[in-house]
Amino acid sequence: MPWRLLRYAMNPAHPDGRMFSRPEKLRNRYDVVIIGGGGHGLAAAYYLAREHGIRNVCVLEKGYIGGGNTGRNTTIIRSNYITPEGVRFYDESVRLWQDLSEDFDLNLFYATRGHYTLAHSDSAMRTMRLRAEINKHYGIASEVVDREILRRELPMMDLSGGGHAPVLGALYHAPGAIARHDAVAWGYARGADRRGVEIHQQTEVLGLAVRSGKIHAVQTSRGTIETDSVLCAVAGATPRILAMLGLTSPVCVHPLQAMVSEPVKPWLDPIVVSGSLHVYVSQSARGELVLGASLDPYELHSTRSTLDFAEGLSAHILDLFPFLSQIRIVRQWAGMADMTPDFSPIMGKTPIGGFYLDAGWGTWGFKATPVAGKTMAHTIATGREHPLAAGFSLERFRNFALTGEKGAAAVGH
Ligand code: FAD
Ligand code: PYC
Repeated sequence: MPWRLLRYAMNPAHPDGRMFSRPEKLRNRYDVVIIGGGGHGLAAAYYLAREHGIRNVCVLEKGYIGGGNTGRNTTIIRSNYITPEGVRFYDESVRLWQDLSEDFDLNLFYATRGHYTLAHSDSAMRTMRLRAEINKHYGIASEVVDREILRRELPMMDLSGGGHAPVLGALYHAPGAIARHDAVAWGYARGADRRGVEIHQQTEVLGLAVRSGKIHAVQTSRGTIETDSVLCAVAGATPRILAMLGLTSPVCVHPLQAMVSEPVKPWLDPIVVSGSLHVYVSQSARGELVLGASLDPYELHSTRSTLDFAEGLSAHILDLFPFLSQIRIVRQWAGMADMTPDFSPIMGKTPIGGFYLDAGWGTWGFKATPVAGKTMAHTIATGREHPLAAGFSLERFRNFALTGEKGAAAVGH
């Protein structure tokens, strides 16, 4: 019997307090109301309080914090994007990630592993070269590597791609990293809570009231709140919240599934992605293989998983790593990805005064959590769009000024 552990657990003066407090009542009014207790909503609350001194803020979460896509994603962090706007934005996020564990005094298990995007055709090699050049231009460590290098660095990979999808080369991105996703939500929540932000779980937003073109009140499952500023950061629920205001956006919601294997001894340090084979894999600190593929090919507001997905992904992972055939899959799940036509997010002001949007994060928003929180907090606090988010306005769809990132999406579509 581990007596010391038992004594520690039973000690009424248990040294560890709760991660964040649970306020019993909603106030009648807040300066800022944030809808969605995922990484993005919590990060915005944290930076509003920390960098702008705006503390009369509440985060409303219909379930539990991190229970949406934040706790369902495969935690890949990288900045090897293809547009200047994307590269600069995600690069700043990678920079912020480096200090986050220290900022929070909480280990996020941030691990720089390196990231390979495999190319199986001449045209894919061309795209990799383009991305490498754009990345290097902005000081980002990306380079095209050939089969010889891949054979040396990934000796366990079958370069014939199961005989039907030979690997010709890859884009190698040294800063590619993974982290512990739930801890990111807890870290932002604790940091925000300590600065006076209220986090209300089990509190659903049911309606929004507008007066003279400006946001005025938020109706929740626990009563109505008055406010002049609302940030909507609800990922797959974005169309539902926008409908409350009669607003539309080009966001379509598709399920994105993933699964993990039983833990095995460490054998895979980098992250390996093949958009053409619809497979990506990394190995977590616990030894599990974290596996994903492409979006479900139809719009659906659901987090159900399918056998189809597990079978297809298993077949493709065996094309690259045939020795995994005996490994067991232990969990499978899905999130609701809020996809935009150009694979870039929607951030900033909307036609309703005081109503801000942080959406369209689709399959790529986990890595952006710190920079999205910081730039959204700036916009809300100053009333000015942050220069880093200039390419991501809702307006761009009206002006045909898209920020096309499909060529840099890790997930096949
Ligand atoms: P969420 O974490 O979904 O938070 C939104 C919250 O809003 C939810 O908790 C929800 O309950 C709440 N909410 C909704 N409606 C209401 C309401 N009416 N009232 C109150 N609360 C409400 N991105 C990467 O960068 N790298 C990856 O490797 C990666 N892999 C992914 C793998 C999968 C399987 C999935 C599904 C996504 C992946 N993503 C990845 C994308 C990433 O997870 C998301 O873009 C990101 O987590 C979005 O964060 P968020 O805070 O905006 O949304
Ligand atoms: O954006 O790198 C990414 C990613 C990988 C898997 C899902 N999204």
